[in-house]
Amino acid sequence: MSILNTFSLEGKVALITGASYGIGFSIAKSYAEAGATICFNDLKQEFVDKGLEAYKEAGIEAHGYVCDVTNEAQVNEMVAKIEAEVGVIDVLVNNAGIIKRIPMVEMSAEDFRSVIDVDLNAPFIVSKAVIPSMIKKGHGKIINICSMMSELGRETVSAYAAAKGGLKMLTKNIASEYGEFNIQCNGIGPGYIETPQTAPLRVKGNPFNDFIIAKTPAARWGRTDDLAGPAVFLASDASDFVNGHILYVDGGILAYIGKQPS
Ligand code: NAP
Ligand code: GCO
Repeated sequence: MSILNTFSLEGKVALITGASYGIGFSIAKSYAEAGATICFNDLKQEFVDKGLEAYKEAGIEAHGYVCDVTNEAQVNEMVAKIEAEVGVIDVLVNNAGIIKRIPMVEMSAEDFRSVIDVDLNAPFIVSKAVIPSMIKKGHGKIINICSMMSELGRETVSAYAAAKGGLKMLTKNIASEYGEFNIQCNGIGPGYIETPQTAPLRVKGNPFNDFIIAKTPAARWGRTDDLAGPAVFLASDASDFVNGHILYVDGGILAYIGKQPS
């Protein structure tokens, strides 16, 4: 097989959670371009419908499902539907996620739990739902969308950092427990990416915007399409011996102390 063919996703079924827009949508588009059949979910039918429209505009016939990834019954029902209607899931991207930016001592336990539920419990639930069929099929790829906050903390994101730190270790544990079944589980750790989730940080005049530029050697915010190549690599045969790895796609943030004040 030529080296380029090892990056192909032809014939693969991919489920990207929370992929009506944002990072998930961009990863799904790249998978479709590499040949995969795209399945995605969102919380509400209206968002699923908007997502289906957006995929159609991109020339992609996607399969959309209403599913709250924190609800195990809904997840199991969605996976069963996909297996019946589309096929066994070869590639799972645990992308759905939320963040609440609240100083820790002001954050309610309920808010903390809700972030852990979506960003950590849900990847456990969805991975658990797809692994048995991957074992039967003899291969599988699970990609967890981690974060800079899998490695670093900052003010107001205690729940998110705890979840994303846990997601890094869940990634390593799935890799350890299911590697012998030819299932590879890796993470992608995006830097600061231009999506609705970070829109509040990028408003004009917000000092955080300049802060991130100074912390990023690439001296820019990331774009969702910066994640496409790494995501295709981790979903493809080209990464069959890469397991338990978190691939940081951050423009160099984690390597950099930050631009010296002029
Ligand atoms: P986003 O624009 O806020 O999109 C998040 C998606 O997840 C939305 O489609 C949302 O659906 C869906 N979602 C949330 N809770 C859900 C649930 N319980 N069940 C099903 N779907 C749910 O976020 P993003 O910036 O694209 O981020 C995607 C992932 O990348 C997240 O895990 C995030 O933590 C991670 N990440 C983002 C950045 C960044 O800079 N943007 C950097 C590193 C990591 P609704 O529209 O219905 O709410
Ligand atoms: C924040 C941002 C970050 C990004 C991302 C960085 O408030 O610090 O939302 O957490 O979303 O996770 O990798």
